[in-house]
Amino acid sequence: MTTSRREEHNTDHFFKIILIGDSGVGKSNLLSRFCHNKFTLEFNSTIGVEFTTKTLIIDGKPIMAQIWDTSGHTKARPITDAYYRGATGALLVYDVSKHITFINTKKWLADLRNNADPNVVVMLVGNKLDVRQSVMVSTEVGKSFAEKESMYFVETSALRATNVENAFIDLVEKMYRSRISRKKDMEALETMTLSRSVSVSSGNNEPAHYKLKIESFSLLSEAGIEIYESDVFEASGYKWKLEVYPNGNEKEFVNDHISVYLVICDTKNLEKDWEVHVYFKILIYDHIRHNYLTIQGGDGKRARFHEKKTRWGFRKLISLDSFKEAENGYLFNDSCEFGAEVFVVPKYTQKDQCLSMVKPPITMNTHVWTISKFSLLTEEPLYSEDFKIGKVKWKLSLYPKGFKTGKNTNLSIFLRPHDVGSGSQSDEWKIYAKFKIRVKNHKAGGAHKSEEADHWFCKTADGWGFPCFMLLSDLHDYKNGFLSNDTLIVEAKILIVGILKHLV
Ligand SMILES: Nc1nc2c(ncn2[C@@H]2O[C@H](COP(=O)(O)OP(=O)(O)OP(=O)(O)O)[C@@H](O)[C@H]2O)c(=O)[nH]1
Ligand SMILES: [Mg+2]
Repeated sequence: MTTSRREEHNTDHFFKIILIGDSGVGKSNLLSRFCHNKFTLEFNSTIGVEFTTKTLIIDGKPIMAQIWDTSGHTKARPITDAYYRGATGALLVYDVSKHITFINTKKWLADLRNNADPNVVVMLVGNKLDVRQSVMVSTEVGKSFAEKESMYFVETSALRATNVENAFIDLVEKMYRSRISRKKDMEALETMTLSRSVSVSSGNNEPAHYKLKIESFSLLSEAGIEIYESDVFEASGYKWKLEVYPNGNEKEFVNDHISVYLVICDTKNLEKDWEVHVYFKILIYDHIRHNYLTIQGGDGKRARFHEKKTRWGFRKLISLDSFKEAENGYLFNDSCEFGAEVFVVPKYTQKDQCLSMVKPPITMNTHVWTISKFSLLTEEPLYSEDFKIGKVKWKLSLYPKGFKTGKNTNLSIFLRPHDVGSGSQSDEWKIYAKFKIRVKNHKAGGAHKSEEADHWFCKTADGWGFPCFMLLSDLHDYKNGFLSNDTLIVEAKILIVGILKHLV
């Protein structure tokens, strides 16, 4: 059976190791000694890139080490991204009898840290230990440099086969242990901060902020595309994008789930030491039942985005088995749709706030406001009676001759909640709602005029809506059918997505 390169890389027991260091330090001989127990006195500088694979047994498990070798000649060095890419271990070799090769390890190390995996494990190797009489770099000097730079250290002789096996085996063992412990950390982190709570919301609750449709999902994953980045979208006043790993994020050891992350973008324009606290949800569309599977961080915890943490998400959003199961309806004709909702919340301390994310009802609730004798109205605002949606009381305001940017040209309509039903009027609150305002057309089959928006309403701020809802000339042209018998009918549909109460 043949396994693809990708599958090999996916296993917990595959490691890519690279040999680096100046030309002539003995990299190729260390490798041939380890893999074939061979040594060549003659110096044949390596041309191109070669790799050898060797299976080792660690903790009773077969571990496959793929060891890459190339020339250390700076000019001839065909070191490309491909050489470093995916390497999680490196043997950084110098010649104990040539001081300059030790000095140069600094440059090699910088190059490695810039290009290889951030968790790369490095073993500093002082080779040609057999040339004792001309040792230029003492064990102490090598060792202390290794300690300073968080590297492991060994001295070897490829000629005498001293410590060669140890150097490779120790490195692989360290890499293996580091991978296991990071995997454990990652799992702990997942349960700590990214525990998922899953709910299914039905009906027409489209994602409030962003929809990402992926066509030909299978091509994407078969082509080995590791990561798919969405366009940048705006939500709650910030710029965001989604990162979708169709086969899971390998760096976080996932290969049987889809991983999805929310990334904050354009942070350069934010104030120094910026911090953005959000609650976010990822949604997956079910094409059969026309609803969304909603996945959100559990325990009501919010994600804190800042300079050093610009990405939060779910390394295991949904298992590939469940995602691909036809009955589930997520993948339909090989296309799928993800959604995102991002709610930015103020930086209150965790203690004094309580966010209750209201489960959205199946349809938006609608309030109808009938205004008769419209032509008698002046430029003064007109207010609707209070109407209740959920526990919240709302009011509409209408400026018959326009307000703000719509003054004298447009009909302006605004919406404002003024009681969240929490008892005490002194409580602070914020409400996140999606709403749609419609002026009905009286003519049979005539098109209604509507506008929609989503907004965080606060107790202390004005309402939110549309100063330029529609041109007064269109409204008053009786042929258009919006005014009949001098009556205007305004409908407000409101969907409360979340309520944030600041309990004092
Ligand atoms: N005395 C001694 N000579 C060694 C040892 N290891 C390698 N050599 C010699 O050093 C020379 C260079 O060895 P290579 O293994 O080809 O060096 P390299 O680091 O692969 O060089 P490039 O491929 O050019 O980067 C050869 O002549 C080897 O015989 C060692 O442990 N002791
Ligand atoms: Mg070589």
